[in-house]
Amino acid sequence: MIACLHTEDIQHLDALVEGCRRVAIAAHTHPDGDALGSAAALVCYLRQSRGKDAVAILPDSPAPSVRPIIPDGAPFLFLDRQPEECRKRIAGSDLVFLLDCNGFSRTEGLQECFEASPAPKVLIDHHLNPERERFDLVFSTPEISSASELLHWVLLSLPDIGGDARKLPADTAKALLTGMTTDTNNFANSVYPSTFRMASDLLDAGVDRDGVLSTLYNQYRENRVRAMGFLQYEDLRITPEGLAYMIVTRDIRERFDLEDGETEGLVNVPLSIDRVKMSILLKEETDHFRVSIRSKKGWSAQQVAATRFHGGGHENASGGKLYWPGDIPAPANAAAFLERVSHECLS
Ligand SMILES: [Mn+2]
Repeated sequence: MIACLHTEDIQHLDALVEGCRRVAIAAHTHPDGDALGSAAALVCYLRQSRGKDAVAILPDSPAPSVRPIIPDGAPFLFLDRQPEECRKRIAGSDLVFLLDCNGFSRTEGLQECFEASPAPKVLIDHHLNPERERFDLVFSTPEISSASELLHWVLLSLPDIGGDARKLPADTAKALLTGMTTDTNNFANSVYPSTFRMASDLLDAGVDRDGVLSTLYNQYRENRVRAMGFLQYEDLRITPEGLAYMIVTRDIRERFDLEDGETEGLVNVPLSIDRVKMSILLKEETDHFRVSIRSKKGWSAQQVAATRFHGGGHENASGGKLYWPGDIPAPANAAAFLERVSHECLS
């Protein structure tokens, strides 16, 4: 068991699972590999190992690049596709899990349903500032690679698994490795000693890592790869203070027929440049830009997200939003705003 887990909490969780029949598992909006991987892992464990009627319920359907993370046959519902079913399932559940985010506000349109549910609620997450008062049971630490890794250690601590990853359902083991791999950017960031132990456990348990990597990194659309090249060549700007930024406008999205989520990971690329301290990617939506921020050690993405972009996350990987006309008069003013952030936060 890893240090942040306590025997009483594990016993409490085991009792909650034992006593429930229908489980709703939620994760954050715009689900990434960790949100989908952890949700898939838990749904498969609860169904296959515990015989529970478990369903994952997310606010929106995943981008094409991460969709294959969901194992065949794993029950997932999406608010943007099956709104009535999502609401009915949440209302009819007697146990609720929230994964890979620190509160129900990150489930957007599902927030009210979840908060109205009288079922016991369990949080399993690795972001800062968990909304503890909303949950009956909280597993939360930022000192871990991913929600998938934390879930791995929680599942391994349960009596039926007893520390032996080979007792996890194969779909669960694969989804856990997949979620951790995406959140660490394939063992590049937020890797802890426990992360390697987890990976080692899962490989011992028979997970096909080559298959996981191929699903994650060898199935992009050609358009996506060409768009990445264009953005790095034509769009990338670097300020004198060392802020790299790219702005994915609607025009660029249309030109390359980019789908939601297809720029995932791009924000990390400029950090490989020696003089870059921080990288920001903006994606244009109807009245705001979605903001992704990554930083090198010693520079806080989290602080910039919290003070300039109504957001937060992790010390070196955060996100937020930039609204018009609230924060900037119009989308065209985004570059000037970023230049100012660079000057104020990095010099
Ligand atoms: Mn995560």
